[in-house]
Amino acid sequence: MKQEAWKKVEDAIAASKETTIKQLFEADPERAAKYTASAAGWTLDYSKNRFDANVMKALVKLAEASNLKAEIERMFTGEKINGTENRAVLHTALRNCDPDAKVFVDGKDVMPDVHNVLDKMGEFAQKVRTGEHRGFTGKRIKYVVNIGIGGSDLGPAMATLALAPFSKRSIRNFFVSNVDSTHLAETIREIKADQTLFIVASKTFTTQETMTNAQSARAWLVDQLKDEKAVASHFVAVSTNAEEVKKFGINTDNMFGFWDWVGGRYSLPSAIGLSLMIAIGPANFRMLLRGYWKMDKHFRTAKLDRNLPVILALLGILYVNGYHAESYAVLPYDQYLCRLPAYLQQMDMESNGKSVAKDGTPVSYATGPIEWGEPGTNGQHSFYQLIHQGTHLIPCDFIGFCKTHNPIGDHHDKLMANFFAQTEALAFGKTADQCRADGDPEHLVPFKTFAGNRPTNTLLANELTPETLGSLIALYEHKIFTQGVIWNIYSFDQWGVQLGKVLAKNVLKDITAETPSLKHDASTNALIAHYRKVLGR
Ligand code: G6Q
Repeated sequence: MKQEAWKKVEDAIAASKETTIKQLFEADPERAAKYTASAAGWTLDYSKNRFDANVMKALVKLAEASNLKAEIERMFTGEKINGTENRAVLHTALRNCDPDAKVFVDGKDVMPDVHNVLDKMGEFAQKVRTGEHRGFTGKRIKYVVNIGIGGSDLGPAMATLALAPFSKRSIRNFFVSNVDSTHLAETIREIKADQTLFIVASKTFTTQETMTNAQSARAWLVDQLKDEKAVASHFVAVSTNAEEVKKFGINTDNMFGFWDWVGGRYSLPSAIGLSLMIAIGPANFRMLLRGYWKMDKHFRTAKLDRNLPVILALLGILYVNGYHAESYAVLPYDQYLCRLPAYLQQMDMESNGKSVAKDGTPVSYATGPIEWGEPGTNGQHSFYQLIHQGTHLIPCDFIGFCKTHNPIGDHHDKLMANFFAQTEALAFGKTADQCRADGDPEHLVPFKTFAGNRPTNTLLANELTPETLGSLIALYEHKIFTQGVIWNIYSFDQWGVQLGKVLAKNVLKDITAETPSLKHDASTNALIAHYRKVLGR
């Protein structure tokens, strides 16, 4: 992080630290209007935060000092900004809706390949949706099971739930990710082999969990349909690894490709979105891409102090580095977005959960925060207590929509009343005098007082649609990118995930071997020995 620019932020924070959000509003009747900005179908009200004009100015200067504008261009133009893997980072090319766009990687324009895969996905999705693509025995596909994990699961799983109102309800979608056999077994109980399409989604096609689930699903299907040849009609692959796809027995005509410049957690708009496209149809999938693209263009061109992803990023840095907040909550007030917090958790924590700067030296400041959340209003009856009155500072993003897809009675007004009321209470609290005026007995006043001054962002769109979902995802992607630039860390590798993949393989040998070598630490050796003993090995 640029220390000189950060020092100025610290000075500005120190000068304004004692001023509460309430006082900031009292001092400036224009505050709400001043700190509300819109882009790509979303309005962000960030006025209920702990900053004054000087803090914001210093934060924007920090972004400038970090060469943010130049770094954004480097990403969009295909420079190899993923330094430890020597890769370009071009998820923005996947949703570039400009028909004349050219984006080069190693001198090659990647856009024709992007369009070809999208067209191929569209044709196939239509065939499944219309019944032209049938199962081995001639039946229509009624169940689509995506087998993948991490970036090859969370995006399509989240978005398929989010966009259920746009989906073909006669096809049911399932997502199997966990290597725990229960996940596959419970899915199999819900489906019929002759009406099921399995999509094996794996960038590498070597991930242990996914390949184990895929092999077991394949064995089940062959057992059910009594013919190896059935695999061709019931399995397709989404991968960058044609060799391994072939080895698995999937015809590479039924493989949908993507490229090493698409990171797993950024891959929803690639072929990894095939299960989603089958659910909502190619036209809606294109609208999702359009939403992403609108936010991409905003991020690339808007001034930093009016730039939604940049504002969210700077406020995040204010709390992580200025106020030492360790986490933040994402609180979607829409049941369809119930998996959004989990999806963003991977995006944020896998990207910015790093402690080494780009030059390989340890960072001397905090980086990626812990992200968590649940849909409102459920969270209100659970962890909001701590956010309101606990000792931890938890900045929150409230996400809501003016219209519902399911207008029943006054549900939506009540939902939104909670949505607005919570940010109001968090910011402005309740004083001891207000408690007394409400008739609270004196001995309860300390307990019923709310200090307020709890920061929130409010993100509001008219309606949850493929387009607003796309722009919302891009908003967070670019927020995380911006923070990575300012923290000077590599946001697009994930060595911690790779470590897990290797470690489990070593332990598996010891669990299954006739004579285990047990060369681990004493605790791990004992645990493995205990497990073997229970299983009689
Ligand atoms: C995402 C990560 C990770 C990855 C999974 C699955 O950015 O790299 O979550 O998506 O490990 O990997 P495969 O797609 O290769 O199976």
